[in-house]
Amino acid sequence: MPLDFVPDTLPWLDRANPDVAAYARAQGDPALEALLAHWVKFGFIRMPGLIDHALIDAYLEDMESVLSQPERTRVRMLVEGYGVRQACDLPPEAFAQHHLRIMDLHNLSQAGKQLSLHPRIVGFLQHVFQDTVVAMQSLSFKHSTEQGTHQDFPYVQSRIPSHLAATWIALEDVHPDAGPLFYYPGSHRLEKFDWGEGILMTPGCPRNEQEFARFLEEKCAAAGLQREVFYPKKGDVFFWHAALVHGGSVVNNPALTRKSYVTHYSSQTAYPSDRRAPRRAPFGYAINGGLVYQDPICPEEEDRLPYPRAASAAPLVLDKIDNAIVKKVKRLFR
Ligand SMILES: O=C(O)CCC(=O)C(=O)O
Repeated sequence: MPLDFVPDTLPWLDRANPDVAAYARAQGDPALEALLAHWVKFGFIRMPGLIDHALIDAYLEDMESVLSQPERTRVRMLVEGYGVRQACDLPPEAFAQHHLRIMDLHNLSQAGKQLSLHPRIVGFLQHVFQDTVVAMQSLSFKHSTEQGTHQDFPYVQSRIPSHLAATWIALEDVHPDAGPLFYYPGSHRLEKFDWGEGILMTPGCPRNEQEFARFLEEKCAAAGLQREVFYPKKGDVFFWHAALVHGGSVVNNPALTRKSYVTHYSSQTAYPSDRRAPRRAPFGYAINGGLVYQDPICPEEEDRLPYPRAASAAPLVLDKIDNAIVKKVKRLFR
C-alpha cells in the first residue's frame, strides 16, 4: 500500500519545480505568479474581501431559514451526539448544539452555489487542477468546529486523493475568541499518516483521529512549522491544499458565533459523479466555468431557496447546464 499520493496523478503544482512564472506569463495574468508560488510553497492562499456582502447576507438568510424551520427540509446535518440526520428528523434540542454542520446547503440554496463557484474561486482552482473544477460538498457552520488538527484528503475522497482543495469563506468578521481556523503553512508536503490500511480513513480502520492529530502535530514540530490563525473579515476567503494541516481553534467565548462556509473541490476527472449516488450519471450545473452536481437523494429540494430574492430583481442566470460536460460524465458510466 503506497503511503503517499500517486506521483502520476499529482496536480502540476505538486510536482518537482513547477514553472509558475512561465505559466503566469502565458496566462497573461501578472498577479497569478505570486498566488501560485505561495500555493506551492505554503499550501494556502487568501483572497481578502472577495465575496460581495449582499450574497453573504442572502446565504445567511438561507442558513437561518433551515435552522429556524428544520421540519421543512431534508437537508442533512452532522450534529455532535446525533450523527448525520436529515434536519426534519432532529429533535429541537439538537439545534442548541454548537458542533453542528449543515451539509450541502448549496443544493437548496442558489446563493450557496454562487459562493462555492464564485468566478475568482473557480478561476484559481482551474489553474491548480488544470481541469474542470467540481464543487464536491459544502459545510455551513454557525460556530467554530473546534475540530482537531487534521488534513482533509483522508476524509473527503475521490478517485484521486491529491485532486482536492477547499475554500473557507468568512460569513462575518471573526473574533479571536470565537474559535478561528488555524493552519500550518508548508505542512502540505509532510509525510502522510498511515491509517493502518493506507492514507485514507476507511470504515473500521485500526487508527483513530487523536493518533492522526498527534502524528501531524509532531511532524509539524519536527519540521519547524508554526501554527498560524486566520482572523478574517466578512467576505475574506482562505483556500487550502488537500494536505494542508489545519483545524478549528478552541472557543474562548461560547456566546460568540463564527459563521463560515466551507466548500471542498475536486477535478472532474477525479470526481465524475456525486458521492451520494456514485454509480449514477449526475445532473450537473455549470456555473462560472465550474460544476456542481444536483443532490441525487433529494432532487425536489434543489434550488428551493432562490437568489436573488426580490420578484422585481432580474432572475438569476445560471449558465445553461453544459450538456457537453454532462454527456462526458455519462459516457464514463456506460
Ligand atoms: O472551520 C473550521 O473550524 C474547520 C473546518 C475544517 O477543518 C474543514 O472543513 O475541513
